[in-house]
Amino acid sequence: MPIDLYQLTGSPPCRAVLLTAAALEVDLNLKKVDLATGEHLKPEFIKMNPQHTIPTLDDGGFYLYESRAIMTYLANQYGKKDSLYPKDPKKRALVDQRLFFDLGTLYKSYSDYYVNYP
Ligand SMILES: N[C@@H](CCC(=O)N[C@@H](CS)C(=O)NCC(=O)O)C(=O)O
Repeated sequence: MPIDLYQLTGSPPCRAVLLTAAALEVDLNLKKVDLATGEHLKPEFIKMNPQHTIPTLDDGGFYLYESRAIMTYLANQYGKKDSLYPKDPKKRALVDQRLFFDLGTLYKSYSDYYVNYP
């Protein structure tokens, strides 16, 4: 069964998922979501993701959103080795630290400045 990724090429969190999938050699069936026409606000999309954000993953009816959660899921579920997302707690903690720093500080600063600037 294909793994669908609802996405838009220019979206940084979508690019992060695409790069992770490529590194893991996981094939994703890309489904374009046109934010400009409000495709992400349609009831069928909201059913998958009430936060109406992309990227959103549909892995055989398992719906997941938030790019970093999608990336770690792909590594856990499909990674052939654990080099990208190590099982060792201390090594994994360092990857998580970078992901959480990105989510809460780095990407948030970028987003506040470039996207939400009045
Ligand atoms: N923290 C989320 C951010 C996702 C996000 O905000 N995506 C934007 C596109 S880059 C979006 O879907 N915007 C539409 C909306 O929020 O309604 C993630 O990393 O997946």
